[in-house]
Amino acid sequence: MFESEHDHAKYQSGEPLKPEDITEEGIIISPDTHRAERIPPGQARTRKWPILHASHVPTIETEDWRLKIFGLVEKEVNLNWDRFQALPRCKVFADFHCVTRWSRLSNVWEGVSTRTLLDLAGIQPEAKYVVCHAYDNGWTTNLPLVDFLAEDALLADTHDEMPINDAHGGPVRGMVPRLYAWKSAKWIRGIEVVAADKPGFWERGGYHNHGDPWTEERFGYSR
Ligand SMILES: Nc1nc2c(c(=O)[nH]1)N[C@H]1C(S)=C(S)[C@@H](COP(=O)(O)O)O[C@H]1N2
Ligand SMILES: [Mo]
Repeated sequence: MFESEHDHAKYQSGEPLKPEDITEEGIIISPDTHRAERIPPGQARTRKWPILHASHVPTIETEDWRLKIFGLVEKEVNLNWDRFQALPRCKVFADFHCVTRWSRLSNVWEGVSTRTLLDLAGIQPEAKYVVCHAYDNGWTTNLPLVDFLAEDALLADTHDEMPINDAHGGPVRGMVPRLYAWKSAKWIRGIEVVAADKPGFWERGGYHNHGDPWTEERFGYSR
């Protein structure tokens, strides 16, 4: 079942911030925010923040949250909340595009970059893809390692200066701004590094395997 509601606390009243409005030092500006037209074809801006997921909202207390980085790694990494919080932090300014045609512009995400996380584990040479595993009934999404390791990709625990709530995938969610939103796993619990691609929940359900919003990779199995 697809649930759809809105997070009213996150309503954007004005024009979206532009990358040149962001003055904070060290913040990573997602390259797509520099485009003259920031809304991909077939999308429309929403000022709200819709809440979308395939099944229920799991409630995960920070003390119960775990992240496992496994598969084709040099050494498996298991993190709890305290170890995750002790890692170097990053902040990203990015737009967010859902295949159901809404785009939420100018989000500020904070957390740990995917590069930092995979550096902890080390990647074996045959590794080509990543499968993100989530707490909601074994939900997964797959993506190429190069997309997962984009400079603006992270595991976020904060959105616009507030902790990510249960509905939006807290305590920690994936965020890969340059692909459609279903590639950003809410309630993330595992990062599996693999050589052969493994289509995830929506990819098996008919969504595109890659999901580039700029070329409208919405549906189908084509790679
Ligand atoms: N674990 C998990 N992550 C998920 C989903 C899901 O069902 N389960 N849905 C995806 C889809 S289709 C979208 S549009 C975004 C929505 O994120 P939001 O609810 O914070 O807007 O989460 C993505 N990540
Ligand atoms: Mo979505």
